[in-house]
Amino acid sequence: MKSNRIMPFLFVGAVFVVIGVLVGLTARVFPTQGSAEAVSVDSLFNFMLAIAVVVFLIVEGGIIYSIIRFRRRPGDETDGAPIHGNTALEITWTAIPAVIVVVLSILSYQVFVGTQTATDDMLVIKVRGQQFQWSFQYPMPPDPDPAVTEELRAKIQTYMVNADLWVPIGRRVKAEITSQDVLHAFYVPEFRVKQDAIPGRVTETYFTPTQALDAWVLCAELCGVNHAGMSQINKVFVRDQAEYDQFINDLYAKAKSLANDPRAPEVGKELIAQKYPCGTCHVINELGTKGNVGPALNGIGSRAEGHAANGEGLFGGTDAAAYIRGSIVKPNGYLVAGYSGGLMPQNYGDPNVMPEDDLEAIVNYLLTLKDQ
Ligand code: HEC
Ligand SMILES: [Cu+2]
Repeated sequence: MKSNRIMPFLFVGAVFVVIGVLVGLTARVFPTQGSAEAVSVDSLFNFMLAIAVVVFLIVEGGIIYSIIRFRRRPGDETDGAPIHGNTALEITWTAIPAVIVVVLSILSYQVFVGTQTATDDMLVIKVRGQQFQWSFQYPMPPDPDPAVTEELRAKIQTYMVNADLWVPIGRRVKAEITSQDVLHAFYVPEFRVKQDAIPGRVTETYFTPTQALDAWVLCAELCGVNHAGMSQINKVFVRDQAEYDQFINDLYAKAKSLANDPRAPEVGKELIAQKYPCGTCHVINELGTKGNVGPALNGIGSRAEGHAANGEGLFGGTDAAAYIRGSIVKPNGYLVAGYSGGLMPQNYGDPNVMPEDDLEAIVNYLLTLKDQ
């Protein structure tokens, strides 16, 4: 090509590159960089975007230039020149992408290994995905109280659960993720982490919060009717170490008192508020939950008495408690009029999913919800 032909082509390309770089630098398309890992993830993304922008602009610039430069002139009825393969060109457009792909693979691997590794002092939080909310289990603080036996500690640990994700600034967190039912994906855009939650398996992801912030834990896997609602349930609170410790100590104090009487109604209320996702499908006024996949549970204590009298949906007894227990562990045994089966989780009869104490505490709490 003669230089007077290639110059306009380069000029159009250069103009587009300048515009693209300006837009790229000024547009704030990403959420806050809330973790140390976010910085390396973002720089990798920016590098990939820069390559994509250059390729895009060269191609689009070439098209626009050619449309103008080689347009049909008035009166020109001839065919275009018959052009066949160009070996040099084909080698070039194969070699350049190959190099780009190899470079990106190496960089991606480096970022992955750099961000997704264990450290000695990391904080391990167990994340459980459920239709349709997350719950988080925290490690217990030490307790010098001699009355707290190993057995009691194990019990208290089961109550170290909260619906919000609290993490301290500056410490690497390992999230051990699993699912109680279907595929979910643990996703916190501010930390730049997204990891599948798979039933029967524990997956993990790591992040190191760098600044105080409030955010949401989202679900990035279509997981059922109320999947979208899952992204406005669980908050993230990144706080300094002192505030995090305060949260853990309060949680521990509460867990310890719940462990005293594991089947008490207050335990059931707390479990529904923090651990189990009942409120994402059921309205419970007392807890302020708004789920509308299933019937409202207000007044369920009174309605259960009517069902017990009719012998409907009972499990492990003949009283109102047996109706509520049956609704939870054998949900398809009796369907509430107007609702279809299969929506209510089917595995609450499994003590690994819902220990018996938890089940009885929840039954006892729901029994207290009487008609006003
Ligand atoms: C994914 C949605 C979903 C979740 C989560 C869910 N439920 Fe349900 N639930 C339903 C649906 C739908 C029904 C109505 C169909 C039926 O009877 O099984 C129902 C019915 C019930 C009933 C019977 C209500 C009545 O009026 O007779 C009770 C009690 C109940 N659920 C309790 C719970 C508890 C406790 C939890 C949490 C441990 C829970 N549910 C979690 C969807 C859900
Ligand atoms: Cu989900």
